[in-house]
Amino acid sequence: MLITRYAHNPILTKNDVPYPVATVHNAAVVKHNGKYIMIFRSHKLNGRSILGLAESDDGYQFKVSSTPFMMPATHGMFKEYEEYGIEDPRIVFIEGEYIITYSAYSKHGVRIGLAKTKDFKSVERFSFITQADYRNVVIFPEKINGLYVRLDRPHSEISPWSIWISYSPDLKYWGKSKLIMKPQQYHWDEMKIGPGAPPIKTPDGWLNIYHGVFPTMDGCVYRLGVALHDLDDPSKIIAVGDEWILQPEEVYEITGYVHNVVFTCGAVPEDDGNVKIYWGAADKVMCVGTAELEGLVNHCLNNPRKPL
Ligand code: M1P
Repeated sequence: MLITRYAHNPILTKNDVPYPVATVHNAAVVKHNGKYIMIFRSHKLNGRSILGLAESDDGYQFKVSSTPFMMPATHGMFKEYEEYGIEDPRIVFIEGEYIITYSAYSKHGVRIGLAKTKDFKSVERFSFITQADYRNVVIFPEKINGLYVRLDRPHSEISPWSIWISYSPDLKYWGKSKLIMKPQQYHWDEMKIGPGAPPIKTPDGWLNIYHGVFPTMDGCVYRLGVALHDLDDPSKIIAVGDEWILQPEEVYEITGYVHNVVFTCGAVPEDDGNVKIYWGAADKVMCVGTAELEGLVNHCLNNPRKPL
C-alpha cells in the first residue's frame, strides 16, 4: 500500500466548524511559520461554497478559525463571477508570497481566480486567470526558465477532460498552452483527469498527484494517481503510474455528500522523505495519509502508461 491512512481520519468535519456549514472538504494545506495552514471548502446551507481556515502544529489536529477565510466577493469585478460560490483552493509559496488558486462559480460557468496572501490574516484577490470553463489549476512552486508554470483542466465534451500546461511572466497573462495528459480508455481514469496537489519537486522530476474519474452504473468513482514531469521542461511527462494510488474504501469515503470520492488539493512534503497527502472524502470531510515520495516516484517509473 503506497498511502497509509491516518488512524483517526477524518481529521476535520462540519462539527469542528464554528459557523453553519454542511461539509468540510477539498482543502489546500501548506506549512507557514512552522504551522500547517489548511484552507478548506465548505458548502453553506444554501449549497454554495466558501473557504475556511484551520491551523495545526502537527498536520493532523486542526483548529478552525472563528470566521471564514474567503467568501464570494461582494463588490468589484470579482462579484459577478463568484456569485455561486468559491471552491477547491490550491496554495503554493513562490517568490515570497502564498498564491491561492480557486474555482469561481457563477451563471457564466466556472473560472479560476488567483489571490495572494503573505500571512493568512489578510488576502487580496489578484486576477481571474482563465475564462469559463476551467477547474483544478495548480501552480508549480518555482519559476521554470523564468516563467510561472501551471497545470489546468479545461472542460470538454468533445475530448475527455484532460490536463494542460500554460506559462506566464507575471501570474496574470498565461499562454504557450499545450495538452500534455489525457484519460485512458477503459482505465480507472477514463472519464476525466485533473491536477490535484501543486507539483512536488523530487530528484527524478515533478510529482503530480492527480485525480481520475471512472463512470459506473452507480455514478462516478474518484481516485488518485501520480505522474512524473521533467524538471526543466514540465510539459514532458516522464511517466504516468498505470494504477491508482488511492481509492474510496473507508465508510467516510464511500458515503457522504457525493459518494465514492477521494479528491486532493494539497500535499505537504516533509524533511524525512515522506509526504502528507490531504484529501476530501465523499465531498464531506477531510482526511490525511502519508506516503514515501520515493515510493510514489517509483510507482510512476516501474509500471507506466502512456500520457496521451
Ligand atoms: O464530486 C466530486 C468532485 O467533482 C468535481 O470534480 P472535477 O474537477 O473532477 O470535475 C468538483 O465539483 C469537485 O469539487 C468534487 O470534489
